[in-house]
Amino acid sequence: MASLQLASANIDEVIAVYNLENIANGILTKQCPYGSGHINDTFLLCFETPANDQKQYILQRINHTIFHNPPQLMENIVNITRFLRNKITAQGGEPDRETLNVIKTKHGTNWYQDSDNNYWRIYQFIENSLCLEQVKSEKDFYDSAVAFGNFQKMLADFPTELLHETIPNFHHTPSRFQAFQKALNEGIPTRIALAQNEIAFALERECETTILTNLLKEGQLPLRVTHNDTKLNNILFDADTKKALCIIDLDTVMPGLSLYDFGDSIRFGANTAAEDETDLSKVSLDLSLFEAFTKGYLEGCGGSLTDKEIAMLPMGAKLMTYECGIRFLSDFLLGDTYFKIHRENQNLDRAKTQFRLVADMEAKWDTMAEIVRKYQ
Ligand code: ADP
Ligand code: GN1
Ligand code: MG
Repeated sequence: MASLQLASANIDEVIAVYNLENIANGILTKQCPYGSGHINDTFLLCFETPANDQKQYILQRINHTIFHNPPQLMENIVNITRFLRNKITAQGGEPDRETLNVIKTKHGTNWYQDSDNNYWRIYQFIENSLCLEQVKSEKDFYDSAVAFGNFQKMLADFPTELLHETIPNFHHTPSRFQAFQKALNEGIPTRIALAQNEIAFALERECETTILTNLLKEGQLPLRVTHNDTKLNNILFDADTKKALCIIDLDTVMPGLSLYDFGDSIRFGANTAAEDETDLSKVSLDLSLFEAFTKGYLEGCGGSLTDKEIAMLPMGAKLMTYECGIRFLSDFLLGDTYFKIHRENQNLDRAKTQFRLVADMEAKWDTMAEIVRKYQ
């Protein structure tokens, strides 16, 4: 959990090495944990200038238990954001607000390793923006779809040889299934007993885990540069125009399948309940949101998806939801060492919502396929 107390001495050290008071031309007036990401520790830093203006920054401690090579990860982010800046500028956009901007330390590096070996980075805070935890309107969700599709289109000619794989096999569902089987063997017995229904649900669907990776292997699906973590809260909206503004959380940008990007947005945003809802009767797939996202994503990709990719969109949604479910479940069984939790059994609750959503997708399968065909 992001603990300000634990990290505050390190935060002072980081602010000094970034010379941030000079960059902001002000004094630090506030530092607090920020956002609701499950992986990194995020803090908001506020400075006040002599003219009483406020300057804000996002400070992040990179989770190096999960991302084993933070310097390589930062190299990816700097290369990707530089590439995007050039495209956004060429399109007449506002690169300072439409992509992340990494601040350098006073030594000119893009990250800092503190005396406790934690890795830190600082981003320019994107002012006058909103981050949504749940879809408020169909239009917002459609806009997010266009933005995620467009993100992928903009990176279509990114030189992939520059990309480090920050987490190997990140969305390789068969590997995730193997990790789940290992968790079943090595997990905490009382937790295994508590999760019998969810374990059975996951095991029953083993044969489906290879569907997308096999199509990739056979050359029937293309490898693209994808975001790989397309949750609604990884996009910022302009507070005035309410339009999608900036795709954030670029830690997992790697070669991958467009279907997993599509699927991750659906599993989070088209769910009628929160990811950790405890009342499962509230969980379902909202078909209007599914349709809005399908339309927006295909538009954002600008006609670049192949017929096979489009036909497999429902499978992308289902497999990504299933994969996330087995990841939450494995983490629960092993003692909650990966995803941050804020209460007991939260990872089990997260797994339950994912599986309920998978079951609802199975019930709505024909309609999902029909919706996709409308846009083919
Ligand atoms: P995590 O990897 O832990 O999910 P994120 O990079 O997604 O971390 O950041 C967590 C939250 O911080 C985001 O959901 C968003 O609300 C906020 N955030 C991150 N970067 C910025 C930024 N540059 N400007 C404004 N808000 C940001
Ligand atoms: C994590 O960092 P965050 O909260 O955006 C996870 C994603 C999961 C998601 C589930 C690096 O994303 O893969 O889909 O939680 N990120 C990593 O909410 O594992
Ligand atoms: Mg995030």
